[in-house]
Amino acid sequence: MEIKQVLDYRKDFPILNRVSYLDNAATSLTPKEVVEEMNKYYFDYNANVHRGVHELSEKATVAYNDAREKVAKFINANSKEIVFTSGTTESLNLVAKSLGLKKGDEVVLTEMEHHSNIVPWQQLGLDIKYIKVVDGKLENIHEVITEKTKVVSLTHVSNVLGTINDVKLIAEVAHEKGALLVIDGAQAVAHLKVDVRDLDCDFYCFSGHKMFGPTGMGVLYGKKELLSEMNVFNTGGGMISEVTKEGFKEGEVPSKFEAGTPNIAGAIGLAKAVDYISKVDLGNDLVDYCVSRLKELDFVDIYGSGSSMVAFNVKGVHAHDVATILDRFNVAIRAGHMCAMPLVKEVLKLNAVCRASFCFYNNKEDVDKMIEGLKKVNEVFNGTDL
Ligand code: 7TS
Repeated sequence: MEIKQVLDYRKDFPILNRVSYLDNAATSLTPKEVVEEMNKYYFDYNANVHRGVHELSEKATVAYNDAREKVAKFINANSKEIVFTSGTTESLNLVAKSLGLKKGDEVVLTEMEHHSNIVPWQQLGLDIKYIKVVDGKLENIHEVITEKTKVVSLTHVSNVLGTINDVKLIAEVAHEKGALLVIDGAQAVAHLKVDVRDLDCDFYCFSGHKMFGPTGMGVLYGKKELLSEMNVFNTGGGMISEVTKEGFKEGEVPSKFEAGTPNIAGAIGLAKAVDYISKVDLGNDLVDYCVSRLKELDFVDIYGSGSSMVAFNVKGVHAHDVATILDRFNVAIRAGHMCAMPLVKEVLKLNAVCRASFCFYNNKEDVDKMIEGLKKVNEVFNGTDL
């Protein structure tokens, strides 16, 4: 990417004037035009959707429906296959809990999942098998996915190591064995071109706030025939076709999964984020630059690097201390177990890691500032003069 382009885009994110923001995998920054689009809804046509006949409500309904069309196109789906949720976590809970799985049914996950793709399945008392992670990659896929597997659910991109999983291949393996494939795309949508038809996944989950959109807004893509057959999740207004004193008839997809007043401004902001993302060059080689700079430091251990992130530690220093010192240098990174305890604690055998995660608006200067900060960390904690 041209340096000039990066500089232009940085103007859309005022926080970058103060901070080298390297915590994009936790949440990305939101460009001005996305915030302004949501403000426009609140100031110009603030109304509920699908119920009013007045002009404001009609305008809000059109904007909400257009947002669904735009999001569908973004991942090459049909708009009836797009359920709006509060985020990846809710999307994964919805799938896990609406598929009608029974206690003891076999589900395959991987050792690199975020807790959001582990706990909902655990809650159901399922028999969970894990695909192992060796040297940052998935192993023995063919042995773990068998005729007994009902569902395979895995992350497209690891939120710790940045590994990009071959989800297209896994879709083939899962379908060959008669299992459904759920993909957690939280770390993928802002960095890879996602085409759900090409991947042939059954479900794809992601969050608006990791792709320059608002928080509290997410997406569940599901093949229409599957969504139609699934049990409803939350119930109440908006998801029914009829209610009597005795019972209810569920509505059509996708509204049968959207009980209550939805996140209207969130959907409008997400649609604007989709517009924004299609304007920017998502390819950013800062990972390679960051790894090469980290390798200059003999006091740093690197655990993994891949799509848009690098995981590392400073020898002998807790990750939280590293992040705290970097914060004083106005460098924001994440430190901890990254909500992936099975990977960090059981596979990597660590208590915590540091993670620097990038996106298109970051530049080499952000990385250089982090490197200077890490030298200070080493001096403070490992210095001989202490
Ligand atoms: N799945 C993956 C792979 C994630 O990285 C995250 C959030 C989630 C699911 C949950 O997304 P949410 O929007 O519903 O919260 N990951 C991170 C992270 O790595 N640091 O902070 C949040």
